[in-house]
Amino acid sequence: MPAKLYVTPGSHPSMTARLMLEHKGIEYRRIDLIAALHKPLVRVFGFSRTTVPALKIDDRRIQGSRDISRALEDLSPGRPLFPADAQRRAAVEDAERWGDEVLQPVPRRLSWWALKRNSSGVRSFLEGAKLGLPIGLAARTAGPLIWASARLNKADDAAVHADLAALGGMLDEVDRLIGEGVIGGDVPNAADFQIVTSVRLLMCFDDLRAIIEPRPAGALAMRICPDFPGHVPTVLEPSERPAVLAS
Ligand SMILES: N[C@@H](CCC(=O)N[C@@H](CS)C(=O)NCC(=O)O)C(=O)O
Repeated sequence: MPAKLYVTPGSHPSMTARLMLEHKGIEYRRIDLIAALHKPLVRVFGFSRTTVPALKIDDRRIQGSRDISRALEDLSPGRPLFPADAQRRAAVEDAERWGDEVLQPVPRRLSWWALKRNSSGVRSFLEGAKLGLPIGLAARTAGPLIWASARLNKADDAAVHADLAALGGMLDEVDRLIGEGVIGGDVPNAADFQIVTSVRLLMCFDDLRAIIEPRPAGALAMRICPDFPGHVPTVLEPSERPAVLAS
C-alpha cells in the first residue's frame, strides 16, 4: 500500500515532507486537511500529536519533518538525505534543526497574521488541494479558521514585528549555510528541504519576495521548490516594513 502523507494547504513543513518523499522516489498519497480542523483529525488517524506533516508508511506513523527525514533515510537509503561523513552530517543536522526550530515558525506566524489582516489571498493557498469541498467555498468560509490559526500560533502584532526585525539575520544565516556548502549542493539534503520551504513561503508575500529573490537563499528556494501555491498581497504598513526591506 502506498504511503499516506497528511498535510494542510500552505504548510511549509508538509511541503518539506513531500519534497523528501519525491526525492527518495517513494510513492505516496497526499491527504489534504483543512488547517486548524486538522489538529483533532490527525489524532483520529492514529497519530500521537496534532501537527502535519504526518506520514503513515509501512504501518508506521511518523510525525514531524525531522523524524520523517530520518525515517525515510532508514527505509530507503538511496539518494541520501544526510552525508556519510560524520562531520558533514553533524553540520546538516544542525542546519536542519535550526530550520525547524528557529526559521520555520516565522513564515507560519507571518502567514496567519497576514491572512487575518487581508484574507484575499487565502484561495491561492488552496489551489490543487482536495479538501472534500469546492475551494471557493473553503476560501469563503475560512475566516474563523484563519482567526483560530492566528491565535493558536500566537501570531499577534508583537510576535510578527519581532519576526520582521529578525528576518534579515535569518536570511543572512541561510546565505551563510549556502556559502559554507552545508546546503545548496548539487543534490539537496535534509537541511535543504527543511530550510527552502520556509524561504519559499516567505517568497509568496508581495512585501518580501523582491528582497529575497536576488539572494542565494531565494535562488535555492526557487531551484528546489519552484511550485508553492500561495500569494499574499501587500499587508505591511510602512512602519512595519523591516530594515531589510528599506535597504
Ligand atoms: N516543526 C514541526 C511541526 C510542524 C507544525 O507545527 N505544523 C503546523 C502546520 S504548518 C501544525 O500542524 N500545527 C498544529 C499544531 O501546532 O498543533 C515539523 O516540522 O513537523
